[in-house]
Amino acid sequence: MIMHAPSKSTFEVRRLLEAARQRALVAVTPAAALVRWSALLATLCALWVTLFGFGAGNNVAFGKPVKMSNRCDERGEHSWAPVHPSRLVDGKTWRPYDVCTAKMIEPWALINLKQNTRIDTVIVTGRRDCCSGYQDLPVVLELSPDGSTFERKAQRDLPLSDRDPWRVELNGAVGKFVRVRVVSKDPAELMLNEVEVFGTPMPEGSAR
Ligand SMILES: [Ca+2]
Repeated sequence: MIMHAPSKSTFEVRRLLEAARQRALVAVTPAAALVRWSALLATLCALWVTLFGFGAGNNVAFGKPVKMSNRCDERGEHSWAPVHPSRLVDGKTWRPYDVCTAKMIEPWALINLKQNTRIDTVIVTGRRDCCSGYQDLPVVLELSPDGSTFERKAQRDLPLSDRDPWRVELNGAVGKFVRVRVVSKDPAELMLNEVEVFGTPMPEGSAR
């Protein structure tokens, strides 16, 4: 069998193809790297939001002192995560629940905003594990200027969960303390993930 050596034109075609391939690699590699880094960045951002939340934003309740009528055990029933009143205002809603009371008549959770605040919106996020609406309804939202006298601003008769938070529009109502309270006549448990308060703190001594 006679083997023919590649012609000069064949070498030229191969050279041109190789040059084109190299140019394509140069063009594609940065794009591919950009896609990979973007995907990695998106994953890290999602992980950050999951673990640490969005942060305060203009949520004036973020990190403020929280009191509760009483407290359940350090690790609530059916929850793998420890609970603590401070977690009601930590910006996170991914645990089964972050605060819980023991069963009692009219359990409550109170947030001290530390100064009078013109409040636009309050978002109350319920538990995400199960059982929202079980022994915790109806629930009311109250404001107070001093932590002792309260004015009821809204009532919720339907279950609230992490997927169906309770959003209350207060249209600039003024309060220093925000309280969430179950008003059932029967013993109840208050189990929540988060309370966010969006509004504008007022200067000390300013009129309502
Ligand atoms: Ca929380």
